[in-house]
Amino acid sequence: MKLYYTGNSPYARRPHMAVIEYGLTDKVEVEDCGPLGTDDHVLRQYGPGGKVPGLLTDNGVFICETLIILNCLDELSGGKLYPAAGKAREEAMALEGLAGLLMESQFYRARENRRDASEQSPGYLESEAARSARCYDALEAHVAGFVDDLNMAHLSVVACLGYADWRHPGDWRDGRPALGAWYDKIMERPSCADTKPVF
Ligand SMILES: N[C@@H](CCC(=O)N[C@@H](CS)C(=O)NCC(=O)O)C(=O)O
Repeated sequence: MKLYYTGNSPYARRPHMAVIEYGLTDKVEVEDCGPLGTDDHVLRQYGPGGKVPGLLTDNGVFICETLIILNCLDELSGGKLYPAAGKAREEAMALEGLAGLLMESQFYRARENRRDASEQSPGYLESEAARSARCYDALEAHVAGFVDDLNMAHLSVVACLGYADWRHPGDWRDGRPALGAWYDKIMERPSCADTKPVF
């Protein structure tokens, strides 16, 4: 299989981390296909989206969307990405969902921030900043319960916090010491350190 990513994409970082963390490097080749956005970009031959991440299977099927790709990688790994069942699985899914909505909020706020000032909506920026802050608060409240057993949802949280440090500096650390300590520790893992955004 081949995973298409770009260096600083927080979405693509999630399956990229999974490939490293769960020992899939012999089964999934990773290719940095940045920069994106041109009509002749390599991804455009596979579908209408032109977004990363994208997964090209050994059968030549192209799969887009982060959560679908993580699902494929979970299957490929024999179920290593998430706890198999029960409350542990439900909690992992809840955290993966929280990370997903936080990333969406951060990503669209960053896009809005990059628009010309005359086109920006202060109300939109404010409401997404507030949504992200609620997510950071929820993570701070729950981080003590993050089990020692790492799962993919923890890596998705890392991708959110790393993206915030790039696009929304100062967004999350103040007043959230437990989350900061957890992040600094998990960032020692090769899957996290080797995929950190460069800015
Ligand atoms: N819903 C998608 C979002 C992916 C996404 O927005 N990727 C961005 C990079 S972070 C992208 O490829 N943007 C290119 C573009 O907008 O043309 C997912 O979950 O994978």
